[in-house]
Amino acid sequence: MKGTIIRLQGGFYDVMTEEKQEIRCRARGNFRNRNISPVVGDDVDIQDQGDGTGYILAVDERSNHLVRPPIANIDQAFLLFSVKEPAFSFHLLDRFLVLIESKQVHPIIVLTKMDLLTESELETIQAAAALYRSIGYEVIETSTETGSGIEQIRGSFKEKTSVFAGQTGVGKSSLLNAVAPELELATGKISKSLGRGKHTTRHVTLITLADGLVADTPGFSSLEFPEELEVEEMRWCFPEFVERHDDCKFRGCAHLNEPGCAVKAAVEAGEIASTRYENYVTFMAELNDRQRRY
Ligand SMILES: Nc1nc2c(ncn2[C@@H]2O[C@H](COP(=O)(O)OP(=O)(O)OP(=O)(O)O)[C@@H](O)[C@H]2O)c(=O)[nH]1
Ligand SMILES: [Mg+2]
Ligand SMILES: [Zn+2]
Repeated sequence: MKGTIIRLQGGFYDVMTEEKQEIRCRARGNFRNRNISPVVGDDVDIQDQGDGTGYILAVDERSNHLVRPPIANIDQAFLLFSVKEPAFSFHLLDRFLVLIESKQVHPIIVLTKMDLLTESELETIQAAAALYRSIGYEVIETSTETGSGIEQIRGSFKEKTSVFAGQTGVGKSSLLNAVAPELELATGKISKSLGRGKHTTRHVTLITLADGLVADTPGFSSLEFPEELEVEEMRWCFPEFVERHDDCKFRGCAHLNEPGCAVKAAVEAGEIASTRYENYVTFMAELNDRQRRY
């Protein structure tokens, strides 16, 4: 019998079968020995014991696999950033985009808690949104208080497997509750002293919603680049750089110190945002540094 892992809990894998039945499975010993750790989103073959339990016999090849949050076979990632509490950060946004771009997953940027902005802060945030839209990213502005953006989110789930990802406390579970109040997902309070959340969601869970599947995930407090991300890959994770790469004088241009660099020229001309370029330089230094240490 075929199914998809929708939850990992207490050593069990909850599998949703093609007939929409939930079966609590254990992994078969022989397959554990082969060093495959099934994750949420994995398509699996199971043996149904007929009493609501079963065994995972095999894991299908994955189309993709994120380590953080741990999930496989996703079509798109909603990257949530609160505009306040926790504060908005270009650095974190660019870092997260690189992570997702490097896995060839389609990102959608979601700005949350728009209701918390004063008028002048709103201008700053809308300029940031416009910047990312100009690069080609979809940006959805949301608030669970005013209901803005909720319909757009709901409309994006159809026939796709999506993941909600972002720092703890940005409002992932709250936004899913706004799309479907019957979910009643637990949501947390933002600690006033730390200005961030406290890991309210503990497990990755795939939920059937609006004709699609969407995963609520635990938030992270820091974001490391995956070990397998190579220095040479970074330049392909910035779409507006990729667009200009052919115009650089050198074929293997890293857009750092090379003469005749079209990316640097575009930064100087104000066609590429300096925040984007500065983050690129910082990320390159970080990866180079890491490579030197190994
Ligand atoms: N003002 C305002 N507060 C919001 C909004 N969305 C979420 N919050 C608040 O933000 C806090 C954290 O929300 P959660 O939904 O628990 O955040 P989360 O991203 O799921 O956090 P983790 O599960 O820890 O990763 C809660 O107190 C929510 O009420 C919003 O649009 N506006
Ligand atoms: Mg949550
Ligand atoms: Zn260049």
